[in-house]
Amino acid sequence: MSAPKLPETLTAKDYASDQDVRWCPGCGDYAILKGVLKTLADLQVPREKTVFISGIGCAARFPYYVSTYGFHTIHGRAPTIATGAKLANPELDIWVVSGDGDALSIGGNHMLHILRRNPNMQILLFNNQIYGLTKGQYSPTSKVGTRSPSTPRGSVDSPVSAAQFALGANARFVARAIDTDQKHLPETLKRAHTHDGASFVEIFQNCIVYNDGVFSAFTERAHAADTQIHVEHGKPLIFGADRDKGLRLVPGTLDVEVVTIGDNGFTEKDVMFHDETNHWLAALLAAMEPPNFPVAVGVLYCDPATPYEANFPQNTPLGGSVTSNDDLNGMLRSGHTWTV
Ligand SMILES: Cc1ncc(C[n+]2csc(CCOP(=O)(O)OP(=O)(O)O)c2C)c(N)n1
Ligand code: SF4
Repeated sequence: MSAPKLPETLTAKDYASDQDVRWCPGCGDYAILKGVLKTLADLQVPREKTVFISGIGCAARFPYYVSTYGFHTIHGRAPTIATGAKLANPELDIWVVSGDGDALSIGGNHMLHILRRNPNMQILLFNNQIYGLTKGQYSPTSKVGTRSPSTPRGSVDSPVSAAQFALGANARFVARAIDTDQKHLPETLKRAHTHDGASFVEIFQNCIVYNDGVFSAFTERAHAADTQIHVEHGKPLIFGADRDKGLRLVPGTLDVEVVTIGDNGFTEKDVMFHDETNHWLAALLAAMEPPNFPVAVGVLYCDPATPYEANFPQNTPLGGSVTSNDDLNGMLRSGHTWTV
């Protein structure tokens, strides 16, 4: 039996699998799936060279729903499997999908190392500030005071910021997007795909069942323009429904403040420009939170470096001499050995 012939130009539908999607009705993961399928179609990625690799959690069901290769691995280990897959076959276009618990708790160590190693792939972190699949325990990104089955009196742990973590791990591409923003999400994913190296994208995702509205302070349409800032390289850091608010560096400090253009003598000239290659600025943007600041979305940081797989053979102790024909057993027993 021959495989059905595909049209020359693939649509988002062609990238969707035939599996029933088993997320709760209204889950933000549906919107992310839609955004990713559109991105794949916009990019016309070859399905046979594309792999989605996930750990465990609701987000981790993603590979079932995409008509590419996929690997639903073990909790927190998607970065590890993805790194191995990339080294084994650098031709693969790899997308890692992970929840905040998966990526930053049980897989925190693995996420740290994939980011600093910088293999060329897209790493999507669906942040819903909760463990969805295990019925709503608090996660490493949950706000202090989050009431959950594991913190019935409210959590006391200081949350980790995904974007700040990625910057601290020396990621060379750090971006943010919002599940329901179907214009901005594919744009950001396309930028991530273009980047040669590990692209880390934090996607704010609503878990309608266990953490509904946790991001509504800046995602609600009615006040989004005043509570989000879409950062673009080379453009002034201006936001607001009337485009009259801007970010200014407080003179003599490393602090930013929100100013209103036209008030207190502030003009557009006082507003900073976004430079996505500036690590300091990216850190400042990543740290901004409501109510005093807008939440920064878009590409916070992009400063490419040679991807891991390009350097890898030279960096091994074997000096790049390994081929698939080498005898692993012989290698393990060669050189300096000792008996315990
Ligand atoms: C080794 C191991 N520890 C714990 C679990 C239980 N577990 C399954 S999913 C999950 C958390 C998922 O939360 P998150 O990564 O935030 O993803 P979400 O479900 O919210 O998309 C946990 C703790 C497991 N499956 N394996
Ligand atoms: S529990 Fe939350 S994250 Fe999981 S499918 Fe349901 S709404 Fe989505």
